[in-house]
Amino acid sequence: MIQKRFFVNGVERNIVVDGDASLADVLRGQMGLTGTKVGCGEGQCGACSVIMNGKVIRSCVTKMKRVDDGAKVETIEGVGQPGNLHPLQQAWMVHGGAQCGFCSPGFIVSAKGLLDQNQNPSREDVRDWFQKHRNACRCTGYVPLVDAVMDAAKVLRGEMKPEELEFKLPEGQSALGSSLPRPTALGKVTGTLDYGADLGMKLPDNALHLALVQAQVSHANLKGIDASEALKMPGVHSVLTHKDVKGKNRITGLITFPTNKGDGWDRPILCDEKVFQYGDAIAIVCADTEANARAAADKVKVDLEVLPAYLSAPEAMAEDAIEIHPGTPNVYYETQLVKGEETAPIFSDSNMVTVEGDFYLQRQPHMPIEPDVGFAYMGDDGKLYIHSKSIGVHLHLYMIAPGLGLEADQLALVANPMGGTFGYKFSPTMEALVGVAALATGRPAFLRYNYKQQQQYTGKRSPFWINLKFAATKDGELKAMESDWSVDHGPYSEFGDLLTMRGTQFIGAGYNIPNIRGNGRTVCTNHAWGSAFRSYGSPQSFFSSESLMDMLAEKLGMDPLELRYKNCYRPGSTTPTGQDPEVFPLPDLLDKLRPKYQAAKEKAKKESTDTLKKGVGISLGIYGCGLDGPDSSEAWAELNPDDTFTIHTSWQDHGQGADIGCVCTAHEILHKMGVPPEKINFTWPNTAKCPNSGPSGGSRQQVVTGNAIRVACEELVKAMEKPGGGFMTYSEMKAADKPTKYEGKWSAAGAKDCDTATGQGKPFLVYMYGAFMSEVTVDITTGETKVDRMTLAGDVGKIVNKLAVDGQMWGGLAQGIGLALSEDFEDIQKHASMVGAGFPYIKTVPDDLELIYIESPRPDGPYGAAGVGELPLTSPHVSIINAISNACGVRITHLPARPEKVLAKLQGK
Ligand code: MCN
Ligand code: FES
Ligand code: FES
Repeated sequence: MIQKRFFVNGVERNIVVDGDASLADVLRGQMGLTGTKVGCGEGQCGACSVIMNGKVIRSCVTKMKRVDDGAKVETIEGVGQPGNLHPLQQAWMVHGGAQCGFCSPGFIVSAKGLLDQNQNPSREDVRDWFQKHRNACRCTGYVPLVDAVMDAAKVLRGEMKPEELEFKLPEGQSALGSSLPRPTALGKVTGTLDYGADLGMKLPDNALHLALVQAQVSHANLKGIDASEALKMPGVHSVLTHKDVKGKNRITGLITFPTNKGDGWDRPILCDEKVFQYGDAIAIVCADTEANARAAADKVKVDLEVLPAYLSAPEAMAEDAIEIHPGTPNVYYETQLVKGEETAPIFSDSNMVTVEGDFYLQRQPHMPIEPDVGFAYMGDDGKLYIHSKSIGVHLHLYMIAPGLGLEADQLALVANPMGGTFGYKFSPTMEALVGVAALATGRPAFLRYNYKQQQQYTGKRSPFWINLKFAATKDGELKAMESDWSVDHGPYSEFGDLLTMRGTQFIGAGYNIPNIRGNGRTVCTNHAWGSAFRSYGSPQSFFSSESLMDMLAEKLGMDPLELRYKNCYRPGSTTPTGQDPEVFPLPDLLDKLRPKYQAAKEKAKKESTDTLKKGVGISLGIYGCGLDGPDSSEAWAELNPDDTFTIHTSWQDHGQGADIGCVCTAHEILHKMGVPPEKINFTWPNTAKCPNSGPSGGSRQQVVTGNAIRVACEELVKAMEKPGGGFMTYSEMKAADKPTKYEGKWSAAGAKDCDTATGQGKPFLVYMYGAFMSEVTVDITTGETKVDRMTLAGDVGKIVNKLAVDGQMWGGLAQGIGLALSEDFEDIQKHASMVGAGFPYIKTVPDDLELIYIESPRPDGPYGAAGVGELPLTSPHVSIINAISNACGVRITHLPARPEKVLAKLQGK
């Protein structure tokens, strides 16, 4: 222990600390300054940035013994507080810089460090600064962050009035379509919003800290667990194994299709008979501190009989492969696509031009800045409460209750404010683990993954291995498609069949292809389990069909944009599943892109040099808004005693903006009574208190819950109407003995699940449509690709909140760059950190990300809105891959397009 006397936000502090403790932990723990966040904990994300003696540093890797006596430390709490904001914080709010907001304090502190030195930076200076200080954001695509710094600098230089950085909604106007900042923005930019790890520090003193004993192999029989040594370690309360789990010890994978050969009960909470993947939880150590729990976890001995591990779909499909789940074949679900006439005769017709390709899209890691975190405790009402990053609280409750040995009404799930999930939290992760610990010990139980655990023991995007063929007439009219795809879904079946159906729905989507035959299958492997990931199944699907469209264009001697224009959906077209699209914006979107595309091609030609080759690529992307079939949601609208309103939903917020979506959707109805948006409250999801609005997946909430909110608000307004005009107050409603809370329900009636035998159906009533263009430079001496510019022309229907929608688009494009060029989770060790897994920092993402909108009203969307969350990640990567081919003639069919791969192809290897 050492004594430290230093200044924090101008106040002298005098504390005794462990010299090896990090400054971040001391600020957060001993000083309660939880505005400084810890993401990676390894110096790679900048979430923990503070200013020390005038320099921006990463406090997670700064040991207390390296902090000088008398050092001056400035944290987000010192930069500005609610009511006394720094211009950077104000600018962050009005530019939508805080989506999940987990990175915001670190970015703002870092930007303050820049502006302290240079009040007149260029955009490139700002980008260089964030790159140098490793400030990483997974949500925003960085554009609004640079915008915010530029505006804040103007205010500091006196060139902009601080009031100009405030959003004002004209009185009486609806917030629908406006740039109203989200209600949680203030808490995010000031560091006052508590995320899971912050809440964990505020649990009662008797809370136990958990550490997991995890498998270090990918496939094994479990022979025994010896915890005797661990139990003797300091601070240890108990070591829990499967024997301490009171229920079925399984998380159900919720089989969607009856032809699935598994029963869904394949994922153990704690391993009992087998280890199915690297990182599987074998035991839980409960101790007084996280450090003690982790130290003891290392002492638990596990006796394993190692089995052959199948780390890809082809390996698990090999004839001699043993069944990973004995009794269930490794290929446990198959689905067929049968549309129109037999395709074989079309492919053998000599009048047809045919192309074929094999494609592989990798195991993309989600890489939220906040690693997984959660806690559980017994509530006074006798229920077990589990707080986590769940984006499907009601769904997860039913998936884990039987495993814990609880009835559904004995369990409540609560969603914490979260630092991004991008879909990995569509699967339960640690919910059941903290639940087991709280039930077994009777004490609050807290668990936080480090970044390695985040990478190794949460779900990943499932790789697809796709063979695809097109047949077209000589003038480029698509006549037939044949597809075959295998989905490497890892060891756990949850939603694997549904994901396989995404191949049916999105391979070749966007084009009127009259005749299709396809076969898809879900394969159980021992690599990371497959979970949802933004745009679920469509990046894989479009990688094959949008690459093959370019290959077809080349063979036909047609321009890739014009080939797409010729075949894209128009009235009379049907989707691969035989559905009539609800709107037809693709020709208009391509029309908007065409002049930019032609100019970009000219520019690329002019600017290419002997070593730097420039190219332009196009792709189309489409995604459905909803869960397959008649998806439904519920919301309540309540008038409060102080005449404010609460919209009750369980619209979970990964960071996409559930809060602002809820407020703007409700305001469109409530503003008719003169209610300003500040009087509308939203709720944090809690199954014990909120209606079941379904999960925040499939870009469904704005459409499905948005409709439920609309209905609830309409009912409330109707009830508040006075016979002679005007609206009743709360007291008048009470005096008239009228209820003050109204229910809104909505269901996508008319939608129909796709049939496993034919793939035909009407899975979604509302879709999002986009056309992507990428401009790249390939250095042919190194194989390195730089994305210079991207354009997304999209149609997400009526825009509900402009900041939210722009932010979704930019953020999705940035993830598309990572998907195309660098991101992977194939090597379990090497890819276990952000840098190792290819996280895209600011200089990888161009500052020039242009967005163009068409707002075709959707008949089934609230006020005509579709969703937006997943559109921007449907196929941006394919436009990059097509641009690489355009630049240097190299076609990458196995992602990511890392430099060595491009170089090898350039060298003809
Ligand atoms: N919106 C709008 N106008 C529209 C459509 C949507 O203003 N026409 C707004 C909504 O109000 C909401 C946001 O856009 O604030 C996204 O709405 P929607 O597309 O309905 O998506 P969900 O709310 O269902 O969110 C889920 C979606 C998915 S599936 C993933 S994965 C995802 C995503 O959103 N993960 C994200 N966006 C993310 N953004 C962040 N920052 N972090 C994640 O983890
Ligand atoms: Fe410190 Fe990531 S750099 S938490
Ligand atoms: Fe930057 Fe979410 S807002 S990581």
